[in-house]
Amino acid sequence: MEITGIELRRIAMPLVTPFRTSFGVESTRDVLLVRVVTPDAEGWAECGAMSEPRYCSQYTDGAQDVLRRFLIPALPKGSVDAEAAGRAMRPFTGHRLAKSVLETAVLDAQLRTTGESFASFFGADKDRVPCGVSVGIADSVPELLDTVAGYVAEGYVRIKLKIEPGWDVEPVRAVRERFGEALQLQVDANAAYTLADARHLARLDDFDLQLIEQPLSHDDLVQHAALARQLRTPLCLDESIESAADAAAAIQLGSCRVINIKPGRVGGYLEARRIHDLARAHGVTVWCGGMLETGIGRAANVAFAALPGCTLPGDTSASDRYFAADLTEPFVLDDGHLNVPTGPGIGIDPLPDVLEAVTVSREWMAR
Ligand code: OSB
Ligand code: MG
Repeated sequence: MEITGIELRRIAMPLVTPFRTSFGVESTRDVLLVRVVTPDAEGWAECGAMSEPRYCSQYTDGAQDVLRRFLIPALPKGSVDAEAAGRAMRPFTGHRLAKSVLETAVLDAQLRTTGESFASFFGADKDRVPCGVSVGIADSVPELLDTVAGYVAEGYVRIKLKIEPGWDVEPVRAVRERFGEALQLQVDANAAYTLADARHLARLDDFDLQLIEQPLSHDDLVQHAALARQLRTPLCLDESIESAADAAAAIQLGSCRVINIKPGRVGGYLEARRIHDLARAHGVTVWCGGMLETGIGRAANVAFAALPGCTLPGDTSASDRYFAADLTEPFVLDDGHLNVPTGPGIGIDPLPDVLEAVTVSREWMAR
């Protein structure tokens, strides 16, 4: 497959409600899209980076810069596929969200050319996936209970509460008491605690949580292993796992029993699938996370969530949890599930009118 040019397009997508985590508040999703053009097909992908380097060290302007200066120029001339694109970017360190969006757009173009869906290419074994929802930090417990009640009524099969010091045991207790023991409930701290908080975090053991996601810093694999020994609730890592090598280290150290796989965070779907396979071989549970994606990023994640090792519901929520008008035909929850796209590549396209309306800038790089 020959690439004739690549477009970098920035869009601004207002969120239906601001999303508050321990690292900040997001009101508008500042998204970088990549479109890979070939004679036979166009491939689309969405970068997970956010405006500011808070969730991780990457940010949208930085991702666009490294793509423009280094990653796109490094692609081999002549025939390219996703594997070759990934290999060509390997000499550059870090910048996995940027590498992922380019590799994924190449993969989309490649699979649209051959007519295969992402789900089939990954080896998915489901045609619909159960969905959870990630619930931001609220101003008060009553407000949180209203929000969670709305999501439960919509059919979400699992609730994830964002927590931070000062917003943890009480909101978790309130949600567990109000919605009962049957609710699948988990929490995500986005690295807001230290090992000195171990005894406090152990209080969460009372609430039968499915897992505690990323309580400690991204580079605290050893500390997570120490914390895991002091808790009954399984630990899940998100920010700490940037590669299959990280996953192998975490598993060997006993830092986690669960991994939230965000294909963008680990540099793309090919590496994500290696982590899935490795974890599965070691009896470690995985599930597909999210980064407040539009329909373009969501489509690929929903396909990944359909892999056999993804045995917990993902943060793959319906379009209306994020946006009043999604960039694609909306993903709609049906009995707590989303259908896995079946068309070639990611199986969905941006809606031209919406795309134009939300576009902030575009940059064309001819090859
Ligand atoms: O930590 O999982 C996270 C969103 C942005 C950045 C980090 C995280 C999240 C979420 C929401 O929890 C996941 C989603 O609904 O896309
Ligand atoms: Mg997380």
